[in-house]
Amino acid sequence: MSFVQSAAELGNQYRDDRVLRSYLKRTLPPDTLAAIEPDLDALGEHAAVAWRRSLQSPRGEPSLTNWDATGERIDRIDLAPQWVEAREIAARRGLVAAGHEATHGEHARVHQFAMVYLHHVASAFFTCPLAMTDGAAVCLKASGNAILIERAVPRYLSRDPAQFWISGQWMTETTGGSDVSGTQTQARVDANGRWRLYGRKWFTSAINADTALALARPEGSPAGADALALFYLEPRRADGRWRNLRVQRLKPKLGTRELPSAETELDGAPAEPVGELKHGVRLIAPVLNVTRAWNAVCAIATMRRGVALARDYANRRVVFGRPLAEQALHVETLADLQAEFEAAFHLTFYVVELLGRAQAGRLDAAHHGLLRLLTPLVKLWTGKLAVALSSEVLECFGGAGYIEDTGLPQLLRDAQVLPIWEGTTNVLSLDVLRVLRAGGGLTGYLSAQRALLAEAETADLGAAVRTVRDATGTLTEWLQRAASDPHALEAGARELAIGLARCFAASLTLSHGAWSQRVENDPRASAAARRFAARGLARFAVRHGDDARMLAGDVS
Ligand code: MFK
Repeated sequence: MSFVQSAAELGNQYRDDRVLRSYLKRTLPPDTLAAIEPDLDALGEHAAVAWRRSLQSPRGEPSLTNWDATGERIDRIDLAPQWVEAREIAARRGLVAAGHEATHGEHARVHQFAMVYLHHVASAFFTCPLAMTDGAAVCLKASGNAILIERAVPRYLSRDPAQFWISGQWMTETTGGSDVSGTQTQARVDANGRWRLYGRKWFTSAINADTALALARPEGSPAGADALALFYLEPRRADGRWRNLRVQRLKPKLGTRELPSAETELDGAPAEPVGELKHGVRLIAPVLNVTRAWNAVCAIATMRRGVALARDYANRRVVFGRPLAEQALHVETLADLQAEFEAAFHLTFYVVELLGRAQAGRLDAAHHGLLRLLTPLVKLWTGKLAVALSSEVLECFGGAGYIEDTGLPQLLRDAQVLPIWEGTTNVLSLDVLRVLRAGGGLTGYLSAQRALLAEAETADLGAAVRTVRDATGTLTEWLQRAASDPHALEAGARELAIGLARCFAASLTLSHGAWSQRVENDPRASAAARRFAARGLARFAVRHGDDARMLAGDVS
């Protein structure tokens, strides 16, 4: 019989994760860490079991049945079996609730997102509706709408699967996902004084959600985004039938295939205004910011999974007479993956910390500005990085990485959604400009960075600290020069954003590396920080006149 290569294996994903464990040890009081560890250990074990299971049976997909045998329109969604289990786990483990509970004070978000990080890949993308549910809870709480808060928020935050509700977020229409100003869905008042929505929502993720938040234009309102209002819907009756809406089809997506994303026609669906009958974008902004934080956590979870598999495989796979793990070039590749992941991890969890402190009322104005700036930065950078790293991980397996039943292609397919939904890289780069123009963010960014780098300077990291300072200087000088030229500012917005994200991530990783060396006597975090800084932090392409316009429109 010919040689059979053993497959990569995963151990308990909490116990095996040096980066997460070291971060939690530095960040949490010992009694908080001891209290949450059973959750993390259980989800770390579930991650390993779910991975083995997924290799034995293919992950299912939802299906839509529009008509029953008698000719009645029913639009029945049959969910992938993993989704039924995922809902139960989400409620019981409190994957939304933990972020809102007072038990761990300002550390509530760290507890929640450590669980989400461990669970994401095993969840069959149930993290998508959980993100939106978390966003809806934050949004309704902020709206002050007492009736909706009382009705929905306890359900969103329930740990009882029978009580737990998930929420969708319906913004995207055929006129645009990034630019919602062309929203065509209309809100009209019926004869009984009830608001009803009419229109076509082009991308309703988690169509099985119990509630949804939707933008619509109240009848008689002017054009433009500012006139949109935010509405709350419960799309189904208690018996499961749809309330005046039709599910036209499920989206045939590149990845996230367990997740039922639909095209939906609203034909008088009853809805409640969340707040005033305008400024809907402003009202839904908390949802966008919370789901963007989730997106980043899901991105680092994807990276960590890929790195864990590639590392295990490198020890098993022998080529040219030696395991891959002993071959200099492969070792360099694995080290690059680890360094990039580690920096992305620290930036993401720093945003999570700020979110928790903001929620606990323990954030000053400068840090509020910093949170607003870092949210689009972390989402846009980690989303892109998750795709690049997943692609590299597949390559670490050679031809096997391209084969479906290794489970690896799904990592890459699923990663590709991360830079797209919840705002593409370019839309988020423009959001960064929106924050900088409003005058917030940069002051907090620079002063927080100064403190982090000062901590790092005490260890053997001086050269890397100088690299970060120089790169940050390049970015701020560019920003000053471009400030008076709106075209130049927009053209360089992505490079600026990625540079700002990398420089802050490097500062956090250096600071953590110095701590880990001092307290844990572990040199690995410092090594990751040094390597990450050396890989390049800020880069601006030199732009010549009209080259971009000429090349983008090249038709020969
Ligand atoms: C792995 C799990 C991931 C979970 C997945 C969930 C799946 C959901 C599937 C989807 O639906 S994906 C599509 C989601 N859509 C987006 O993310 C929208 C992307 N587009 C944007 O983010 C645009 O920037 C935006 C629609 C917000 C632009 O809207 P406008 O109205 O043209 O912008 P404008 O006029 O600058 O801003 C209006 C107000 O909102 C301003 O406040 P004021 O009225 O007080 O001046 C802005 O400051 C405010 N604003 C905008 N973005 C904000 C924000 N405030 C806080 N945070 C933000 N991010």
